[in-house]
Amino acid sequence: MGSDDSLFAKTVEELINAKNPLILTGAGISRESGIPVFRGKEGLWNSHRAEDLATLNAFQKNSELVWEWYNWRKKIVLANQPNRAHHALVKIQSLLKSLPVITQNVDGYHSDAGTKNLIEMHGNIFRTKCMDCSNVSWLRTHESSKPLCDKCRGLLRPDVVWFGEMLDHQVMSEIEKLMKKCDLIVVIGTSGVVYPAAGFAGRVFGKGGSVIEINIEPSIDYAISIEGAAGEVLLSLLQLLESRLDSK
Ligand code: BV8
Ligand code: ZN
Repeated sequence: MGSDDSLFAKTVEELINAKNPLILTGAGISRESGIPVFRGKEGLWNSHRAEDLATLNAFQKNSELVWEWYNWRKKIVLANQPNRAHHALVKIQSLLKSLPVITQNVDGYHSDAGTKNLIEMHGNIFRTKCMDCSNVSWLRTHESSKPLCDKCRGLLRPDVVWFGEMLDHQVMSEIEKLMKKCDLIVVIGTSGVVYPAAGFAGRVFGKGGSVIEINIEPSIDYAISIEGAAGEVLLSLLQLLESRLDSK
């Protein structure tokens, strides 16, 4: 068994034996769908800085620019679809008693792929919130640059969590409940830069839980690191898990 095989076998054992495993995903899991990631070489934000666009202050200063950026991203998401990583994760979920998924992504691909027990902690790029009456609605199109509220004609914003904004308290309490009992977190395709998500692995490790990282450039030094693309790795883990559970 090569080192990779034993790493995969170990990961499958951890998934089977964990009482409360948890998945955290970032932009890397959507990379194979053609959605640009945020940081790194071809990072989404190289041409723009996150602080220029993903903040309330930026939106209040120039809502056209921020909507232009989100519409550009919505167009890419609408032109593509969930990839084999999202689908493999749904199948892995169905083989285990419970496997909640927390995603930082706002593309909605996990829910499109049929992921159960999903928390979109940073919101969803297709949901909007009214700046005046806070009415939340869905906007699957990407053309109108400054969408207005059906109810009060107020300006709509993307219903996502911007830098400097608190996460939705309902979302945070759901996450806290999961984190309290989590004994295994599998971190897939995130650079671990953005908090509070970036702190989850350390919290699980700190209370004696296991951390597995799946990334083309792993960066969590105390994790069991599987270096590779999410799609490839998750498909291999799925196959191994299926044969392991068949033999059980
Ligand atoms: C908050 C939504 C309370 C919008 C986003 C400490 C504690 C608390 C807060 C902070 C703190 N320190 C700093 C802060 C403030 C800030 C923060 O974390 N700043 C960072 C930059 C230091 N956090 C906040 O403001 C948060 N709010 O904590 O509220 C508070 C409030 C005020 C003051 C203090 C506390 C809110 C953060 C949410 C921001 N919103 N997105 C939108 O998407 O437009 S963040 C944005 O980054 C996306 O959601 C994205 O998901 C997220 C993380 O990026 P990644 O997913 O990791 O993507 P990235 O490109 O970075 O990495 C891709 C990875 O994939 C790489 O590792 C790559 O190697 C890998 N990869 C590539 N291809 C593949 C692959 N892996 C596998 N397979 C492949 N094929
Ligand atoms: Zn309104």
